[in-house]
Amino acid sequence: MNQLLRQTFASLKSSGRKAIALLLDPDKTSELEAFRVIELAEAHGVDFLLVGGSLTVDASIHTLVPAMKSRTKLPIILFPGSPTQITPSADGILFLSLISGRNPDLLIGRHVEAAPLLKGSGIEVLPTGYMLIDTGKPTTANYISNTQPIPHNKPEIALCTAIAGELLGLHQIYMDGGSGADSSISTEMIHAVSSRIDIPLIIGGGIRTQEDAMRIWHAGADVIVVGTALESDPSGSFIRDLGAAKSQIHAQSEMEFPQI
Ligand code: 1GP
Repeated sequence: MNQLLRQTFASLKSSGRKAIALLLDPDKTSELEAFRVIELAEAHGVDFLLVGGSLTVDASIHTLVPAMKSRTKLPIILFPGSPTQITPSADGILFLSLISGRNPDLLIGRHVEAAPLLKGSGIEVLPTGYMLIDTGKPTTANYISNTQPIPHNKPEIALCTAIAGELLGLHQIYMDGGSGADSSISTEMIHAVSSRIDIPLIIGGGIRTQEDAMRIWHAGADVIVVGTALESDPSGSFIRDLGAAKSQIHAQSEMEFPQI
């Protein structure tokens, strides 16, 4: 079984290096738009391209992913809201268990449906503990998943949930304020979780500025996910800023901990 992406994610946690993932919603992204994002992503040190969403209206993911694949060597990882979003040319899939919720369908049900499609497909499966965090307003993910998010001011609930995910054998934790969240997840919650788990931590939802990205990385996130902000970034300046912020963090840590 191919484990390239698993190793890449694990090495982020062990090395302290930071990563950027851009999330493309297949309903809102034309092939031309995806090619534009790919060009910027390659130029500015983006690490992963995620494709998917909690609700997709048409089947465009099945044409978008192969088109993207023909244009880039960057890993394309599915972030599926349902097994209907599984498409064979992707490199990997976040195999999400919604551990912040108590909806059995999203803890194991959909996985059973997806299993025969994934086994032997060549898509690398990344078992991921997915945690929705309340950041102030209802999101599509909360509504569609029919679950309650973890309250934003309860880092201890997030921590215990993430540790449970780790002990269950999940390979990474993804805490998500939801697409288009008004604000991103608090420093306190990110730090509480990242400092007590040994698996990589992905943070997404409402990241719109370079300062926010820096704050989230400094709090202990290994990967940040940015989606909605790309829609209002026609010049690509935000992707450039993210790349610059990542380089700055890496340069700082090399000064503090020089490689011998
Ligand atoms: C949503 O974490 C992702 O699931 C990205 O969120 O669209 O708010 O960047 P945004």
